[in-house]
Amino acid sequence: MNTVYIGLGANLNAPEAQLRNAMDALSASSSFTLASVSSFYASKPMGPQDQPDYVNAVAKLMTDLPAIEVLDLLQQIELQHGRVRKAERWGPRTLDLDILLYNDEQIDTQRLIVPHYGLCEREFVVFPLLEIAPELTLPNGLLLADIATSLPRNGLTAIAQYRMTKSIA
Ligand code: ROI
Repeated sequence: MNTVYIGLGANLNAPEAQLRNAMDALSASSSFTLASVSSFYASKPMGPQDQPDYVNAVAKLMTDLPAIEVLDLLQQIELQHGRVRKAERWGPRTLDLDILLYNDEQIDTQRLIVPHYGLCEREFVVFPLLEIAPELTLPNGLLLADIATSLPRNGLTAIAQYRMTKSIA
């Protein structure tokens, strides 16, 4: 069994509902067991500022799938939820699902880089991750909690909870 942390983000078309639908799809998938999910957070856009605020969250999944097949399933869910891959770099999006961590592995292929390259700099990833994994050590040996102490929250605010229906307990 493998442990995967994923980041969820949306800032178009009722972003909180986008995240709820994505979480429902992940819980319904026989390929994943949902272990935990952070609060949903409102966050200021990173990149161009002329776009709406985001809703972000992080979830911990258990799976027997290799990382590349996790990526396939996440991209399927993005597409089912109306994600249009836009030309504009760092533009607004209806739903973004990223693999943040896959076990303790470092993966560097054309399609997939893990840990996610922005993990340590993005407050909307670090703080939600810290909420569900306060003791986490990254593959580079750094403690997530240490990264969080020197990272500004930039207005990041918990706005809602996702209620898990199935529990692995
Ligand atoms: N900014 C925030 N706050 N949250 C995101 O999920 C997010 N995703 C992105 C870019 C455009 C970099 N900015 C973001 O892809």
